[in-house]
Amino acid sequence: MADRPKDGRLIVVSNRIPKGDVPSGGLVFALHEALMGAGGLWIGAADVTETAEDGLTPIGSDAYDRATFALTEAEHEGYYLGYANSVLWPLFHHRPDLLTFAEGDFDAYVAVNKRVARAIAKIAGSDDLIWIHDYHFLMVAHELRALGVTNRIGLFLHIPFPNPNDIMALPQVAMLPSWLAAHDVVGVQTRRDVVSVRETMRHDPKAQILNDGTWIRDGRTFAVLSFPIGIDAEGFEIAAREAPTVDLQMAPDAPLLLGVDRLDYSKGLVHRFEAFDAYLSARKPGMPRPTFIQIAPGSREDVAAYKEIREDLERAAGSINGAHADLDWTPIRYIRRHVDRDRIAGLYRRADAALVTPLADGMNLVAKEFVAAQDPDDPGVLILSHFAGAAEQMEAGALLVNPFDRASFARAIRQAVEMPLEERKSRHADLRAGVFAQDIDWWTTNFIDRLRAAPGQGPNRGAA
Ligand code: ADQ
Repeated sequence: MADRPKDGRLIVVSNRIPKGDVPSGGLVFALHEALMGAGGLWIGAADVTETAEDGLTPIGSDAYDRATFALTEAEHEGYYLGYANSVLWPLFHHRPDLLTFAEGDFDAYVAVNKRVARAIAKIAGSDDLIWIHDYHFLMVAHELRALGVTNRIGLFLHIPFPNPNDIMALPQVAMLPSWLAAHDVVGVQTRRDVVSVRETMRHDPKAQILNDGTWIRDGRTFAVLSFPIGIDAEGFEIAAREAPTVDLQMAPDAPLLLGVDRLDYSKGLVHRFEAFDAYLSARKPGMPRPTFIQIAPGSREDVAAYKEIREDLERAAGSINGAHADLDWTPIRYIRRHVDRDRIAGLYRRADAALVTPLADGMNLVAKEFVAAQDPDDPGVLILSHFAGAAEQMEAGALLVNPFDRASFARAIRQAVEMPLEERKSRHADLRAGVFAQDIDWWTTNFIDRLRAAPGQGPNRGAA
């Protein structure tokens, strides 16, 4: 085990944990960097285990330690595919219509959250900071308090927080305020999310808001704040500059539009294809023929809603290409294969516009990566949905669109493709300044500093 620093270790909990080398870039890399600085322990889920035993299995040690908690096949189904990804994910992305409650899923979620809490309670030193990530572990802090743990505990929610109407569809809605209140700091991506958390807490008769915006419940105070996540902007810029060139087999003057997403119904891919279709239909003869590359490898394919979105998208791409393609031109190239980060960085730089148009998204890092990857002397245009968390920081430089409004979305595509160089440069300069100033180091440092500064308080045993 690594040595314990004097001012307390950092204990990070996230569902996904690198089992071998840490991939460069992305959130995983940021957490690795934070742990390299603070020293500590990173806990994540094991690849399915035989039995549900307590305790942690060490999987590597460096300047900090890494360890996994057990997760059986049944728990993977109930906790991960079930409660986390078929209940919390759709609900927090404003899709209560996609909720599927299966018998036993919540029990599996509780069992896994309790196991993680017991493991942390056993090893946490009194000065350690505990930083929990995302919707997979909403109950861990509450369980830790019940076990008598008084450490500072932070939660960062990477996805949006639901509005008060949607949250009513959660059978465990009455428990949510006590889960949240067990933390010292609850971090969300945007100011809009802070308002949504506030609305949920307001319905809780036991919670009271103080003048400075912090909450008091069960004798403990906690703060709800926005910490918009950033990227390794410098690293991405270098990766884009040095990326291998790919022969895209396009006419030199043909505009390239690009979408890069995990295949997910929250990303608005069908709406995006339909807007591109509307843009193609409105094109005048003789104008350059654009190519739209959409990279969207499948994810969570064991969940029914994900199979459906894949089929919808294939149908939409086929029908749009059928209507507009020619012998030497395929308007949409829909790529389901995984594409390496370096090649993606190169494609960002080559693209004339990025279509980042989710229907709901915590932040959306693709928007920021695209900006970091541009050549400042000839930058591409960011088309960004109002519903991406990133819109709060990027509204001045991006073309903001409502992905549900096909006609105006199509006009934005045209505006991007035809935008004069001077306007592109000035919009990009604005975006670039923000992406580089509020990068991933800024985010990690801000969160950890805020958590460290939280006033210490008791365990609040047995709070309901
Ligand atoms: P995600 O939903 O995964 O993350 P996003 O932030 O867009 O969404 O992407 C995460 C990373 O995956 C990016 O670095 C991106 O480059 C990469 N990526 C996406 N599609 C890819 C593809 N097709 N091929 C290769 N790489 C791809 C969740 C929340 C987001 C939030 C992040 C971080 O849903 O809203 O921004 O966490 O907090």
